[in-house]
Amino acid sequence: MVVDQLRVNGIDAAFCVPGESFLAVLDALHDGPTRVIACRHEAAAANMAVAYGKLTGRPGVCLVTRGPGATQASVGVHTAAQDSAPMLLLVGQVSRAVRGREAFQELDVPAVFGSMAKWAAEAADPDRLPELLARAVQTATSGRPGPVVLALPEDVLTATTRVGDARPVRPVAPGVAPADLARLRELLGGARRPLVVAGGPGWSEAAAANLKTVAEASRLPVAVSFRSQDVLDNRSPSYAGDLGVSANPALAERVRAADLLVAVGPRLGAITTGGYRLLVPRQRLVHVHPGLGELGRLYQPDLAVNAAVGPFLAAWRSAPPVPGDAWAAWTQAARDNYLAWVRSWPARPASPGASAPGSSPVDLGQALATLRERLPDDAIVASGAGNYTAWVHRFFQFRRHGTQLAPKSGAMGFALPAALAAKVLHPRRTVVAVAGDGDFLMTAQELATAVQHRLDVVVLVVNNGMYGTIRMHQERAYPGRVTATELQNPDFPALAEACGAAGEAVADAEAFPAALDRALGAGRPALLDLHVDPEWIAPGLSLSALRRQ
Ligand SMILES: Cc1ncc(C[n+]2csc(CCOP(=O)(O)OP(=O)(O)O)c2C)c(N)n1
Ligand SMILES: [Mg+2]
Repeated sequence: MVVDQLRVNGIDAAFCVPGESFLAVLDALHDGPTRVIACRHEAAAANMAVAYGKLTGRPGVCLVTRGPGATQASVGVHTAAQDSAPMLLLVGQVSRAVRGREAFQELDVPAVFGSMAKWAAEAADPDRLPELLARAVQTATSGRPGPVVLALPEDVLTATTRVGDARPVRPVAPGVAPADLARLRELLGGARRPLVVAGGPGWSEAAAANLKTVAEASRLPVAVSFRSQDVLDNRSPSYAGDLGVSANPALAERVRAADLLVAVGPRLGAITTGGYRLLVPRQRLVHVHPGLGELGRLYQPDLAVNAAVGPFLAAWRSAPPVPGDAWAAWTQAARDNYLAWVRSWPARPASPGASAPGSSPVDLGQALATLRERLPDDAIVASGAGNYTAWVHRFFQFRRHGTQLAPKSGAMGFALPAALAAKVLHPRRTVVAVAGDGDFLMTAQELATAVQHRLDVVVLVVNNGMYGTIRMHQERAYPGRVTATELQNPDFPALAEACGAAGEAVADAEAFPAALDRALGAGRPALLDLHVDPEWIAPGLSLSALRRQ
């Protein structure tokens, strides 16, 4: 009944680490059609489920065992919550007969996940499994999407009973009232410096196309929120850059200077608002969000629309465009600021001894420009957390919806698992994981999963021999006192080869394009170990300059 309910809802893959607590579920998966990806760590399996949810809008399913499995998978539940991604963590549980005795590996799932998941519950009755699963899918996908965690006691899973499947869930996407659009057009009509901020959950190819149409028809500049860079083709004359952790200062300034902000989909959270500092009281604010709890949570909008981005943008598109002549120069300036930001190469900091004489280490900005030029428009780029992501955010250009996979929670260990889930869903598309050396080793064991399931992704390990982000903060707060942020790394290409993937070190900037071509054409998963200059701690910022500051 559990597996049927997944199938009924179009969930065609599940990510797991097996456990004896849910053998009956595994057995029900034995004859298909749901594809089962067995992973080497539950954190990775959960991250794959998050990525599945983000790419499809259907809940990504992760199956794990009791205490040890559920606790290891918890990072994915947290990431799904912060990403508003539909996800279903199914946890094998001890039998009902022994529940509450602290039986072997027992975990009080609703108590542990109650504050992290959108809903956490435990099955009490086999006859009610269809009801429970249907409500789980409904909850995960409706309004503001998010994770649901269900504990499934072993004896509930092996019971025999007769009950019909629940019907397929139709996610409830709150919509738009005609009066909302009239008010939006009125606010735009009175604006001189409007700025759209797009992001959040619920995007689709159609929603992204509608955003492009309405923005370009009214010549509106569009900023995107942290790690939502794929909701508008970055080549559009409306695209003005991202309000991420290391946002373009000119764009941050533009948010302050705007007289009307139209937030389509994002939470107005810490990162998007530059630490709650960018929005100013004299601005008009329109906030569109599918979660009622996000509207007026901190900033009080002039117009609050409880709608998912899909119906909102479809309605906006069907209204006549507001002419954009009054702000054409403002939009052009926003675009020019963005183009200068992408194209400007930060000056190389001097770094004696960082590389062999006569060669220069890989320049990450240049490497990302190469990716931008060589990857097809539909290539998916996954990343995790670390300072290296600042180069990805800044120098890569996303062109199609559903091509950026990166945790809004800033969780390390996401890049490779997310890339693998993307490859399960899109076997013919190019998928590249960009991971820091710290980040990569949190889920590097999944290279074995990649090889086993023939998921031919390319992994770029940005090897700077440190937990760079923390080193940067450390040098700022405690200059010169390096503690716990240096890394002595394994031989990454050898590690890849040991797993059956291709591995190659790239120590010279000039060698990167050809190495990338080899990796893309390897016919198996491939890893490139990019030796970058550790002195270059962030785009345009050197460690020695940081210490001097
Ligand atoms: C799971 C997890 N643990 C710890 C952190 C804190 N943290 C943020 S970035 C970072 C260092 C990342 O290092 P690396 O992947 O090598 O990237 P770099 O900053 O060197 O480019 C750490 C430890 C985190 N974000 N997530
Ligand atoms: Mg590093």
